[in-house]
Amino acid sequence: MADEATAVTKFEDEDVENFLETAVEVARNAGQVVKAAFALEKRVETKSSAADLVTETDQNVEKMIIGTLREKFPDHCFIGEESVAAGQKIELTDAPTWIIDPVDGTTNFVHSFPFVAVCIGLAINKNLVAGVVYNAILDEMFTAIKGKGAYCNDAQINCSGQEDIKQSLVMTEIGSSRKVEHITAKLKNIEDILRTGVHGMRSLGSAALNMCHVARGDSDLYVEYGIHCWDMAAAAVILEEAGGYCADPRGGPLDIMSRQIICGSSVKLVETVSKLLTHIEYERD
Ligand code: LIP
Repeated sequence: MADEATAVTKFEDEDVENFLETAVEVARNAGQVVKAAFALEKRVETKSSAADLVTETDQNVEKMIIGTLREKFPDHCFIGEESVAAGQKIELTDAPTWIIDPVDGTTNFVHSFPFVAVCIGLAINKNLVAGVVYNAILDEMFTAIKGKGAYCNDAQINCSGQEDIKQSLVMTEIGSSRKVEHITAKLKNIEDILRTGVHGMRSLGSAALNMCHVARGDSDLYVEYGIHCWDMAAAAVILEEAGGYCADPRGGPLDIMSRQIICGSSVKLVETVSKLLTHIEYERD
């Protein structure tokens, strides 16, 4: 008999499929709201820094996503970017927990740069089991269930499998912190990656979309310090199901509360880049 302290809630495959189906529908509806507001003027406020932006759309879309999911699954828990900004504590327990970023790429949204995504990830027993990342502007719906492959608009996607840094397209971001030590370390990382002879570097302005593009094989690696669990949870399932590898830049497995991620098309590529990095300290989620 399972020891009660270590007992975990078991869910059947059909349950998780139903969770994903619901999340896709919710993301599509949320995406319509984001798309309708995309070209309009936005009322912008700031959060942790002058470059950490939030709009009414972020707040309204998050309420809409959580409201719908809570109605369908009343015993599930929620971690949402804007709820946390409003003071809610981040708590990841064994209960099914939806991890939500209503608009990943808020700065892009504010500037009408078409890389913004609704992100809905699901963790059960603290393991990520399903993810939806929807770029409503380009109508690209990335989805995955653990163990069942990754998809973009229903077509299966795969990482490039690239192992050679010299043949790679690498993604990273400067992020919203304007602390001199953060900027200095990030620029040093960019310089050290460029010095390997890499094909090129890109920044889409959305952690989740950077990861989905690695998942689709359009680029080969993504690394960023300073992001949050809601930026990476949904896309981590998609990337791993596309055959990629997510890790902690300091070594070891990905910890979604650590504010940092490196992920790529192969373990070899991730390990090569990890060795070059200057690590950057951020307070955990
Ligand atoms: C954004 C991340 C991006 C990072 C930005 C910001 P948001 O998330 O996806 O990778 O560089 O600073 O954190 O705030 O738009 O949801």
